[in-house]
Parts: sequence; C-alpha cells; structure tokens
Amino acid sequence: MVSTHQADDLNSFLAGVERRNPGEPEFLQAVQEVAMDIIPYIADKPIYKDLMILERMTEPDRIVTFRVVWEDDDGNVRVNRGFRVQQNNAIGPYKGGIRFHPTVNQSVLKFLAFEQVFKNSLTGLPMGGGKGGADFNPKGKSDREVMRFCQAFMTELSKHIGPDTDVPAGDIGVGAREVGYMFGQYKRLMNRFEGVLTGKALEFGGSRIRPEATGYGCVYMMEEMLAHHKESIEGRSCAVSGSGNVATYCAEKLIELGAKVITLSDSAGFIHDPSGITHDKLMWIMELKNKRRGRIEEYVREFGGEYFEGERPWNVPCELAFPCATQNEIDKSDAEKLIKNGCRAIAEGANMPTTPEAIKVIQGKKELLHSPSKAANAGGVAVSGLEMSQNSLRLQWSRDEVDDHLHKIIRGIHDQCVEFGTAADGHVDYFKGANVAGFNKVASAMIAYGVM
Ligand code: NDP
Ligand code: 2IT
Repeated sequence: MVSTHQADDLNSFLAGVERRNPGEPEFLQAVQEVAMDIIPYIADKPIYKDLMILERMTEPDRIVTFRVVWEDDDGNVRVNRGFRVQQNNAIGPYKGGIRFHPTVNQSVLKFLAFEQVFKNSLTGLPMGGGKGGADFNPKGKSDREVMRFCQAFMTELSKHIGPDTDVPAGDIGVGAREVGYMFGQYKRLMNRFEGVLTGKALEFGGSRIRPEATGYGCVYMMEEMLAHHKESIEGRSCAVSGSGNVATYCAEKLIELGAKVITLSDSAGFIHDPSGITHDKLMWIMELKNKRRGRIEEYVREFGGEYFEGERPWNVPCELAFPCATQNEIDKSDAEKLIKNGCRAIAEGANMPTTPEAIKVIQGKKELLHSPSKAANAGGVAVSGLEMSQNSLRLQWSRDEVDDHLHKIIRGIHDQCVEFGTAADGHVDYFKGANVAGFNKVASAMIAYGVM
C-alpha cells in the first residue's frame, strides 16, 4: 500500500525527471514504471534518499550522438544520426543492444538503456547498462548499403566502446549480418580482435544459443511462472507478436515444449493460424524474414489461416501471450481483450511492450501472471554476458553448457522476483520483484563508490 507521503514523493520525483527530460515520453514511462515500486521500497531506507540514488540512476553517465554519413547504391550521400547512451556502469562495463529503426531517437534509447541497467543486474552477471542505435531504416536497403552504413556507424562508435568499457549487441534491425559488418570494421580500425560486440557469428567468437537466447529465455521465464503455480506450458494456445529474432525463437521453444502457437506478426499486421504454426512452417518464416526479408502476410498464401492487416494479435483468444515486437504494443483495450478471453499469463519478450494503462488493468486481475521485460527477456543479454566470458577465456562452450547456464540464470531471476515481489496473500508482483531486486545490486555498488 502506498501512503500519501510516498505518493507525494513519487509525484515530485517524476515531476523532476520530466522537467529535466522534456519531450522524452518513453524515457519517462520507463522511469515511472520503476519509481512506482522503488519509492515505496526505499521509504524506510534513508541512505538511498540521502545519497540521491534514484536521481543518479535516472541521469545517464553520458550520451554520445554523432553524424553517420554513407553512400547509397546510386551514389547519393545519405545522413543519419547515431547514438550511444551509456547509462550506468556501477556493476560492470556498459552492455546493451543497438537498434536501427526510423523511430529511434534519444527518448527511445534512454528508456532502453535505463531498463537495461535493471535487467543486467537481475542476470547476476557483471554488466552495466547501455543502449545505442540510429534512425536508419534497413528495410529495402541492399546488403552493400547496410554494410556501408554499419561501417560508417562503427567508425565513430569505435572511439567510445571496448571490451572493458562498453559492449554493444543487436536489437531491432540489428542481427548477425549487422554485427558482422560492425565487428569487422572495429577490428580494422583498432587492429584488435577482442570481444567488443556480442551476437557475433560462431566463426569469430560468437556464443552458441545467443541467437535463440532471448526467445528461449522468455519461454523459460513463462515456464517458471507457471511451475510456481503448479502449471505447465504443454498443450496451451499461445499468441506471439513480431516475427523477428525474439518472436521466432520464442515460437520455436514453445512448439518444442508442446504448446500451440497460433499468431505471429510484423509492423503491417498479424497472421492467425488456428491449426498451429508447426516447426516446418516456422522454418519457412525464418527463411522469409532473414533471407528474403519478406512480409508475414505471405504466410497465409503458403499455409492458409487468416491475415489481419494493420492489427495486433491480442484479440485472438489465447492462454499465454508473448509480446515480442516493440514498445507499447499492448494498450489498455488489448489488455481488456486478453482478460476477457481468459488469458492466463503474459511474458514480455519485447522491451516495455505494455502501456502503463494496460499494466494497471492487468494488475487489477491477479489471476493473470505478468512478467516484465526486464525479467522475461533477460536471457538475451545473459547469453551475451556468457559470450563475453567465453571471449575472455578464448573458449567456446557447447550448446548444452550455454543452455544450462541460461536456464539457471532465468531460474535465478524468477527466484528474485518471488523473493522481492510476493505479497502477504502469496500473490507475486513480478514487476515489483524485478524492479527491487535489480535496483538493490546497482544501488549497493553506487553506495560503495561514494558520491560521484
Ligand atoms: P527484429 O528486428 O529481429 O524483429 C522485430 C519484429 O518486431 C519484426 O517482426 C518487426 O516487424 C516488428 N516490429 C518492429 N517495430 C515495430 C513496430 N513499431 N510496430 C509493430 N511491429 C514492429 O528485432 P528483435 O526480435 O531483436 O526485437 C524485438 C523486441 O525484443 C524489441 O523490443 C527488442 O528491444 C527486444 N529485445 C531484443 C533482444 C535481442 O536479443 N534481439 C533482447 C531483449 C529484448 P517489421 O519487420 O515489419 O519491422
Ligand atoms: O534489450 C536487450 O536486452 C538486447 N537487445 C540485448 C542486449 C545484449 O547486450 O545482448
């Protein structure tokens, strides 16, 4: 229960954040989601308030923005804006993905970097939080154009990163191809072969299971939530959104565990296959998305089912929901539809996919289990952390070894959520658990360093 005094503290804290970060709604939203749990938690722990820990955590260590100039296939000069937000390195080098998407701006990257700090802390591995990207749209670009863009982007970024400083990886629009081009450029510029990026291909220092890790981890988190309530995934109908890295490996693991995946989507619409997306159909989708770079609607022509242009899948009755596309993809009315259709649990594969209004609706329905992204999608960065370890050791672990580590890390995250999020009536608030556990470790390190 939040007292009036705590509500005043929260409001004045958020007003300060809003004043210092005008025009950054996504960043404010991410801070609010954390502050709502942390301000009541620290109310009787004056050291955090005296040392202004939350205020310091919401101020990035630094943000680098830079011009990225490249030439398209027709010889035209093109200009984009690149960013790296180095949010907090209290518990390890900055770590977090790079996003290439036309919607990228400072607010989006600050929200992602802020979330990353808590997520990385939850993994138990020594990683701080950061995020980067550019307002570059890879859609419709040739391979060579993407290569030239990645090289131009890394030419500046290379001055600000390093294996013990800041270790970027993929995110929306950045996968194995882009990481390859960026790693190659870093190596050329610095004349150093070192673990400065994760998500690399196996041949040059990548980790087994890294491509799968975010999607698999999201399903493992769902398994943990259900097991805590003596239930399982097998046989359950699942709505998944997106059809990129996270969505497709989430679907793959669900199918392997005997669940029925009935939807996938992209930014243009979603497909509904009531007979279930099989492993073979999914392999076709991966080829479509990763090689031919086509649209999800083509699925219906190949396998049947229905395509819904311009819509999201949350109106389709499902027992388990996995938002794996982008931020704010479940709004209040989507949450109401999920509840009306009897959805049992949501695991967030995308970062901050649920609007604050939707979270409120879901929190009012205690039977609906809901894992926040910082817990449910931490598998990706966790295996990135394992890739860093393997690079330092100059070793590569087997699939089973990495998968075993991933399982243990997700179990550890679930345990922390239960430890810090369980109420007197036994209800687990996974948002509160993840926020408090993630906060504790970073805050302790910051206190140890003194005032800086
Ligand atoms: P991809 O680029 O591989 O795929 C993104 C998918 O989401 C595509 O299907 C894309 O459709 C869809 N999408 C993107 N933007 C929008 C939008 N504005 N509206 C509707 N659909 C959209 O990215 P990832 O799978 O890597 O990332 C998906 C989410 O998971 C993001 O929130 C990311 O931050 C998060 N995440 C990723 C991790 C990783 O390891 N890759 C780790 C942890 C979180 P289209 O092709 O039409 O653009
Ligand atoms: O949001 C995320 O956690 C990622 N995009 C993965 C970051 C990483 O460093 O692997």
